[in-house]
Amino acid sequence: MLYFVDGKFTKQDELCISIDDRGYYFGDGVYEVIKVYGGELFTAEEHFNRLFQSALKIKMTIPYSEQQLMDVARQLIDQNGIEDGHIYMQVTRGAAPRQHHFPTPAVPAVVTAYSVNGERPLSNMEKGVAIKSVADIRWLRCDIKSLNLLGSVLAKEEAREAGCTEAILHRDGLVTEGASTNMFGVKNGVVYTHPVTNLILEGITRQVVLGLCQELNIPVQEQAFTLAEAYAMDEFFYTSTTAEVMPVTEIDGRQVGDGKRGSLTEKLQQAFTERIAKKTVKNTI
Ligand code: PSZ
Repeated sequence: MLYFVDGKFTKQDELCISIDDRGYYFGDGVYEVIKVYGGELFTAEEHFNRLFQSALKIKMTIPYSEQQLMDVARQLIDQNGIEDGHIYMQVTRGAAPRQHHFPTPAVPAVVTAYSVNGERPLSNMEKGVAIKSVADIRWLRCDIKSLNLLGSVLAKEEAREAGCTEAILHRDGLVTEGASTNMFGVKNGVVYTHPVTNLILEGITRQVVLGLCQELNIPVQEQAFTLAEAYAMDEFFYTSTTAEVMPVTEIDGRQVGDGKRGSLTEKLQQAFTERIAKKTVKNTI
């Protein structure tokens, strides 16, 4: 497997990262995970746009163009022979002696990227999964896809220890999103999800799914709901780049709806699969 580190493609045993990298000290950087289907990037333009937006929000300059980073991703796919899987790419504020404020003089940002082989989670997509509620103790800029992930790490571990695949995060009982997913409930044919604010990451999969709802004439309310309302939804699902549209059949040990994947959820999964087939040629939604 080839890795991309700071301008060069290298093998794992030859790659070198500075101990002074600010990603290592402070989590001072941003990242993206981009899905690969049939050797092609899915919604790549949206992911690279978000990477540059995240960098802008933390006042960091990426020393490459979106096109150059897209080429890096494509080369990783080709060189490593990735058919289905994903690309991980991160950019940190560079390497400099440890001081909290930005380095002066500025140092170039460090880009690293690698590819991973992975199948779609088809079995869980059919069966559904269980999730656990965890208080959302993250910071107030969850709109930035930052490398600071302790809040998500602790939430995900708590969920795993309870035998769940994901944590459903809430602030004072209002559901925000998952540890690494966006949360959706369906009640009386209407899809509910948290609006785009500083409290959630605007997921690319979320955007694709909301677009599909529009095409399928499924009404959507981008409106926060409570944990109690979540328990009482007819259907529930979460979305992410790797989880796609994942049915939730149990929240905090309570059965959701009839305990099986919901029909509207299944319809969205089918539409999502068709979208993959249509759009894995190069970039846009
Ligand atoms: O492989 C994995 O577990 C992945 S790949 C991407 C994610 C997880 N999560 C992205 C994410 C997130 O970190 C938070 C806090 N909210 C929502 C999402 C979903 O974003 P998209 O749809 O862009 O992947």
